[in-house]
Amino acid sequence: MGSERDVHDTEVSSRRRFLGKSAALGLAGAGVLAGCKENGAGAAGSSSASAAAAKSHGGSKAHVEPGQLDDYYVFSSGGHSGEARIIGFPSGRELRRIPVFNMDPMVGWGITNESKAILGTKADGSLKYTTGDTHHVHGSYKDGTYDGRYLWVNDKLHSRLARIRMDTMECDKITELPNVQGFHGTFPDKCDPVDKSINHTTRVFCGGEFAIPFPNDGRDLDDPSKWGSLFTCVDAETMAVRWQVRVEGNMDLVATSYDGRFACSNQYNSENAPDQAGMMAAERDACVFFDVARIEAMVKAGKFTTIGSSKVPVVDGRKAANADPKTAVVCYVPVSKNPHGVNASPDGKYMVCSGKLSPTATVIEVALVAKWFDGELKTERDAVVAEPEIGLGPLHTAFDGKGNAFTTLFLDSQIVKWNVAAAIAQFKGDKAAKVVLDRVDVHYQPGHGYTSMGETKEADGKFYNSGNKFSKDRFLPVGPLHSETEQLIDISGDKMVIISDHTAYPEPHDAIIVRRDIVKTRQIYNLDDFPNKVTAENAGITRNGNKVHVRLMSQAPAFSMPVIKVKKGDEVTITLTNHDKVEDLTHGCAIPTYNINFIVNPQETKSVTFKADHAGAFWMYCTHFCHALHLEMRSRFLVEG
Ligand code: K7E
Ligand code: CUA
Ligand code: CA
Repeated sequence: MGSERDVHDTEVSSRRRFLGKSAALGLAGAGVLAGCKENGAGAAGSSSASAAAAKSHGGSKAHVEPGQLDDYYVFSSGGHSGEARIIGFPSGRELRRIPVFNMDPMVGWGITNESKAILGTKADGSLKYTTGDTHHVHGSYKDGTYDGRYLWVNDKLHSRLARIRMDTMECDKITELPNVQGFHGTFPDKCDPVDKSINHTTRVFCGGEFAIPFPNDGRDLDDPSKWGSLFTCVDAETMAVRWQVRVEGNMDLVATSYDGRFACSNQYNSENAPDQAGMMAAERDACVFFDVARIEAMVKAGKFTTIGSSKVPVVDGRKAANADPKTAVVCYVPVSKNPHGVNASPDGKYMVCSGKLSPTATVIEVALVAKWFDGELKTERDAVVAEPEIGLGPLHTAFDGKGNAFTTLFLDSQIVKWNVAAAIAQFKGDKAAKVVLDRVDVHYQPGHGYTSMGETKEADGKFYNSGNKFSKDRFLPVGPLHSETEQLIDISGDKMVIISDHTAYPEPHDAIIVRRDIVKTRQIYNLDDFPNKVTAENAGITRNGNKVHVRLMSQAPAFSMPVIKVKKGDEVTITLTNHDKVEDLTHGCAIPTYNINFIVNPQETKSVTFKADHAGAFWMYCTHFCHALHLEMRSRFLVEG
């Protein structure tokens, strides 16, 4: 085994040398940042290395027998598909997609009145936005672990935060953040900073990546020095924006401390530059810590401004206003150049920022940051307790709950396993400390990696998933657009072992792996959940001028009305309640040439409104296979000329 590993290590180090040279020639070169070309060699090396390593791994299996259930749910973002997804682990089977910022005719998201009300409409009733870009999904907490109530997911494109109810796995609220562009990282809090009896999520924090004019109404277009970014806090229950903090530079990803005191975010553009060269000018950027209680005290005391027409209080978190630690609301801890990712260790002690342009990870001790705010730490940098060299292009870090960290190396196409305590010892001067424990090649260029329950104090150290950005030769070719690879890694033993690949539709970023006993979903809805429900008492057609309301029921295999007649020019609302009570018995409702297409689940009510602007006979039919007479489940929708 040793010799195979040696061969592998030689390949890795020659690749590193190649990249090192390129880096010296100019890091901004697209070749380096877009992923290295030598992965073919790395892949060949890894298969033998993995086979050898298999002897010493913990033995977790990816195979799930037919008819058997997975042990974990994975809740994943869908990138610029605008959706969120549910996957079963360890099988990698995709269980469901959750439309959020996109439109989805399968469920009728963006088509029904109810979903349009959540998505937001313009004055004419059409959707304000039909696209989105989801990156990060995180769950609500209680006692430092998931409580199975909510998921939150960001929209980087239109700066929106969405909430998903975990009992129905549907989006129930969306909030657009004022004066923010490029809302990237998000994370719920785990505890109240003041009242420790509130030991569950009540706030969600949102990073703002792109600087914009304040307000962004056409002013200051040629003077980016006046632009800025905001860090935002949203109320977890009402989804209203509570407050914002004006920051130095930009806010990228977000993490929260287990004690509720801090939210933090990595900043890669401390230079506040509008161009790429400028964003890479400084040797160090920062991991920014927000003292939540102090910010809220300032808001309460009226020490804030507002921007444009937004009424949200904005507190000044820039350096000049936060020079005295004892009154500061923000602490900028210097970390290596252009960091990416910030992740909280499950023991609650550390935040780890990845170097991205630096081959290091920076470990910050949360208690030392608290000391800085108390005026007892000399400099912000003194909160850094380790900065090990781990490999090229580190992006995101996950944890096994046993003191080890796993970081994605985008440029090396590897996952590196390193020990946090050893890194701290090394930083203190222990030359014998063995920091890096293992490396495994992944295929290819990983972005996020995440562990089973790894974002909670119940991190179980069983599985790690590598979300790779390029699949190249891993799957059957399907045209110029490739599938992406997700690789499941057994991390239960000393050596990491890749145990399966699965595909992903582009492009997931972050995800969480949640134990299945935490998730409790409903099997059918309750008729009374819907104030507009249709029952035998109110079913039928009512007319008010040219407004026609069709109240319809479905029960396999028929709609309650075989014929629906309206007049050309009418504004038609169809409200449909599914009276089937059987689990999984969903019906669809589609009307040709009218662009109507949605489903109703058991005991659910949905509605659509549209103008009957062309005459004719149209078969309103059921789209969702429900019964032996599913094809016969159709009614005549007649529009008189
Ligand atoms: Cu690294 Cu948007 Cu989390 Cu993608 S971000 S990978
Ligand atoms: Cu009802 Cu198909
Ligand atoms: Ca920078």
